[in-house]
Amino acid sequence: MPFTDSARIHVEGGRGGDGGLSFRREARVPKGGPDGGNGGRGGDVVIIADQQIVDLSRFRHAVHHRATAGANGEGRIRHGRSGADAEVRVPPGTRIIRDEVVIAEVREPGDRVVVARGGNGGIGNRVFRSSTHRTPRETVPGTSGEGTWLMLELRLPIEVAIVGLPNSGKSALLVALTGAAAVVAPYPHSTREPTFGPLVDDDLEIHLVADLPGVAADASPRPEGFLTQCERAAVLLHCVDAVLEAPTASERIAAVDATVAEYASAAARRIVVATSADPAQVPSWADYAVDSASGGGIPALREGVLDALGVGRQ
Ligand SMILES: Nc1nc2c(ncn2[C@@H]2O[C@H](COP(=O)(O)OP(=O)(O)OP(=O)(O)O)[C@@H](O)[C@H]2O)c(=O)[nH]1
Ligand SMILES: [Mg+2]
Repeated sequence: MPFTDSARIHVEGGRGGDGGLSFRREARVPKGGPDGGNGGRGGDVVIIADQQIVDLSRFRHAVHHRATAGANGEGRIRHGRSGADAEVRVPPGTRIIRDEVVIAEVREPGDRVVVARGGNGGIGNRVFRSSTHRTPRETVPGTSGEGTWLMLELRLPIEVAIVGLPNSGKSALLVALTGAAAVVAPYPHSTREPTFGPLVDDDLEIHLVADLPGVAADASPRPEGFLTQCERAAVLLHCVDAVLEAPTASERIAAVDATVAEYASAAARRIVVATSADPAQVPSWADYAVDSASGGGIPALREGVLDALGVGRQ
């Protein structure tokens, strides 16, 4: 299934169980006292960050999430059992939005948020007994669980985002820099969804690098683009094909920058990489020059990226 970074789901807490209506029955006691137990609470719907889950595609077909109802109270003061919670597992980095307001975010694996509370359990007739009211027939029913529509939006913990025009060498750079298995092809829009690779620093810490498709040839974002994912990146690697002559590199850079600026953090470090270039000759408009096919210039770029991330290298 294609990579999916947003989803709309409906969540509903379980109904509370009803209070029981019952009277004790015993031999030789014609009218025993009231003994209806209370209803159990309905279960909650809980959103949990789970590292095993990579995107939100599972929610295309799993829209409704409902917790179990509480059980009704019964005779002999048996209280109803509480309903089980419904656990909705999402990738770490998922934002939860209700009515266009971000109400929570689960960032770290194991983070959990209750998004729909179960209803309260009802009250059994035993509670209503008193010296003047020996055969109460009153009970209180359980209440409904909360129900609501939510938007889920995944923001991947990308540290380095590779951006640029179609066919500018983004995927080839991802492969050269991280060894990821990405599709590299001599035509535009060969990459249709974000592709990831690990950049390992000298302390063996992994930094997530993503090749983000989504800028059209005129540098406007494509509607199905994933540029929103560059929001968390600390470093933007802007690929510019050094072989292409027109439009000029500066024109192409300005066009992509204008588009990316709508999505990226203002604090992100921007590094312009001339691709298909001679690593020994960094053009005036670029910070680095690489030939991803031969690996030329890649070690220097790797150091520059690790420096920009402020992480360990000897
Ligand atoms: N020799 C050489 N070829 C490169 C380099 N970078 C990219 N190419 C070639 O240029 C073509 C496009 O590269 P891709 O990495 O697929 O470009 P892209 O930006 O990912 O393209 P889309 O995913 O379609 O937007 C491929 O044929 C690559 O082999 C490079 O540094 N050196
Ligand atoms: Mg590509």
